[in-house]
Amino acid sequence: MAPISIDSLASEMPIPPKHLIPIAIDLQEIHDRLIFIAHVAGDMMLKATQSTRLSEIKSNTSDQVTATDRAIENMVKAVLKLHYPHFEFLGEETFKTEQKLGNGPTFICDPIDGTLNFIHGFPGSAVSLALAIDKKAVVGVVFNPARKELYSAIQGRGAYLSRGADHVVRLPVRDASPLQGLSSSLIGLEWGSQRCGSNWDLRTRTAMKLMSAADAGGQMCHSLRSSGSAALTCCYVAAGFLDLWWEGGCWVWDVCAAWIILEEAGGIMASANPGDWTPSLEGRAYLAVRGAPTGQKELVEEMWGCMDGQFVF
Ligand code: LIP
Repeated sequence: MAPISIDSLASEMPIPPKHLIPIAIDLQEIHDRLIFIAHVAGDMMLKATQSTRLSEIKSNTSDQVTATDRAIENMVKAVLKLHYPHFEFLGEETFKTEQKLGNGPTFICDPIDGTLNFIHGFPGSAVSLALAIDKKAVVGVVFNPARKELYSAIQGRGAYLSRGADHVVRLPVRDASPLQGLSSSLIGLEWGSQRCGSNWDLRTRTAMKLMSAADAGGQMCHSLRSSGSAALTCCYVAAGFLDLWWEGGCWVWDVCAAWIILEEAGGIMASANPGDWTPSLEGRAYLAVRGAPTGQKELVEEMWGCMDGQFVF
């Protein structure tokens, strides 16, 4: 019998797609490492000098990136590649237009979500780090260093807000009271950088309808809140500080970490576009509703009913 050639065997061996390779993924270890990395990123944000805050314009003047954004993403990518060389990486500042989220384990990074807040020194910026498997978030960490608030979650193990080692609370921070509809809701809404066109018109029309009095054809919601960071706004819904967040136009890196934090806090994520109960991470249209014993689906449907169009990307 001819000796077996390892080389020829290796060349004939059907190599399964990377995500089928049986690797024991320790989500707790990844969670703990992402928290460590988030604190390093937070230090970089707090220590940023005027020069590293200098920004460059991306798609327009309200869409900017700083040297600190880039430095943080480079640090995150390098550290994660060292520990998890076979995992994919998708980051806001290294994203390529044709890049798509695969089914394999993928780290998703927004180095500074709320870059405009960072540039202006407004204390509402966060590093957002997540692990996605089969295009679903399974670990999420969102850290706002200016307020020392760290939101985190592991799939199936709850979501938490830490304001320092000795102050960790399970989410939602506030009791998950029944939802009473739009007219009783405090709503998170971001303005994005796309300030003209059909998506902008839909966003502004809907915002006015949510805020206007009933006799003016509006929903008379309690009010709108815009943090300037989709990740933080979604975490505020998870915490129970907001009742819902409606956004069309942000990206997978803005929302991935906060999505698992929301779900582990009892919240649900529908699409910002009417009729879609199962949005994708890359869908760019999100409607997050806080945990509640009753009223979640009704609030989604009432929000959808308030729209006279769809976001289109
Ligand atoms: C921001 C989003 C926010 C949106 C801003 C900006 P960035 O992300 O989190 O929701 O309104 O325009 O896109 O660019 O600061 O990472």
